[in-house]
Amino acid sequence: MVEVLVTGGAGFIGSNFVHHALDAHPDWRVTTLDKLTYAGRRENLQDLDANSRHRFVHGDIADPAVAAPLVRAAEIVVHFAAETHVDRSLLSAGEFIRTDVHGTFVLLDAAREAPRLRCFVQISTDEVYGSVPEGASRETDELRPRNPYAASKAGADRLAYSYWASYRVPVVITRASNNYGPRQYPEKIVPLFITNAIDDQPLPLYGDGLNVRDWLHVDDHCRALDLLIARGRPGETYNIGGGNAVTNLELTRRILDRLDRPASLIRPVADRPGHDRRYSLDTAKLRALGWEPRTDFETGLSATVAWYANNESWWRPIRKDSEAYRAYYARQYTRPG
Ligand code: NAD
Ligand code: TDX
Repeated sequence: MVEVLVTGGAGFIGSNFVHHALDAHPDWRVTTLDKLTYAGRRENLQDLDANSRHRFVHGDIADPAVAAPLVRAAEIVVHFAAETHVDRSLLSAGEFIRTDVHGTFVLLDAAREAPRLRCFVQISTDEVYGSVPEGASRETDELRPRNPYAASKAGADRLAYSYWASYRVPVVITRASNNYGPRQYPEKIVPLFITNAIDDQPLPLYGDGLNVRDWLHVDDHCRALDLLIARGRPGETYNIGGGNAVTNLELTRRILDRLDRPASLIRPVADRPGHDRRYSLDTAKLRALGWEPRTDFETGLSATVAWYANNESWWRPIRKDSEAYRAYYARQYTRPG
């Protein structure tokens, strides 16, 4: 069996990847290491409890006593674990430095002493390039992160590269665009706006709503990671973009249309400080390996809206019962406009 360690596997992309990996690779045994922060949900992996090829470990990537032995036993590490919400990083950045930078260092340091390790995937992000007014970012472009989340991820991205350059840890770095799909914690724009619209609550759109994001279905992301584990070159970086660039306003309209809710639910609110205007990725390097996104955006968005509509038992307890969610929401959305 191939021993695979997935960090952050109880989160959005991680849980989709764990399911994908177990389905696609009958010879993989997957260990998920996750701290179960507010964004990590044990129920995202509950259906795997009876699967002998999956094991869940509750722990912190920044704790070497827990993390290092798991890394040293692995042949493949896919490192998703991170604090991931830009808005939270703007309220308080400490946990982003601790997990995204220091936590990544703990894993990489253990990877130096992992005798069977053949691939360490560092999950970075398109945000490391900063705002891109025109054209598309290539992997060799300068990194210009502009918020504490993006800067933490850029630190981890380059730290991972340094462990290849210095110690030949077989690192592959990926920079994906905005993901959408099932099981995303309902404070990022897609699940927040879908669940607010279902409840006839206002959709808080930042600024003029004309910031552009490029949407990647999480299944296409998982397939890209699979390919890079098999064929990515150590020390190299690969962009993963969906090729679905839309303004936030257009995205919001499409969500409202699908739920048959009026545009009057759109509520312009104070802009995000330093809000990156546009991201765009050149994905030629990944496409040359044979990948292309398969999920048509219209279809994928309809399926995602349907997933939230059909799985209220997943998100309603978070919105209704979680003190932390409501406290965050109140703090984030009652700033002066
Ligand atoms: P998420 O917030 O849904 O999940 C993060 C997971 O990491 C959670 O399960 C959480 O409990 C876990 N975690 C946090 N701190 C931890 C720690 N110290 N130790 C162990 N586990 C910890 O995030 P996501 O959207 O699934 O993102 C996953 C990765 O992909 C992140 O590295 C993120 O930067 C990157 N990424 C995300 C997107 C996106 O659009 N969501 C796009 C590009 C890159
Ligand atoms: O309430 C909102 N209103 C709004 O207008 C929220 C939460 C967001 N927005 C805007 C800000 C962005 O332009 O929507 C866009 C998307 O925002 P987020 O969902 O917070 O994502 P983003 O900041 O683009 O970052 C995401 O993509 C890159 C992920 O959260 C990161 O983890 C990933 O690295």
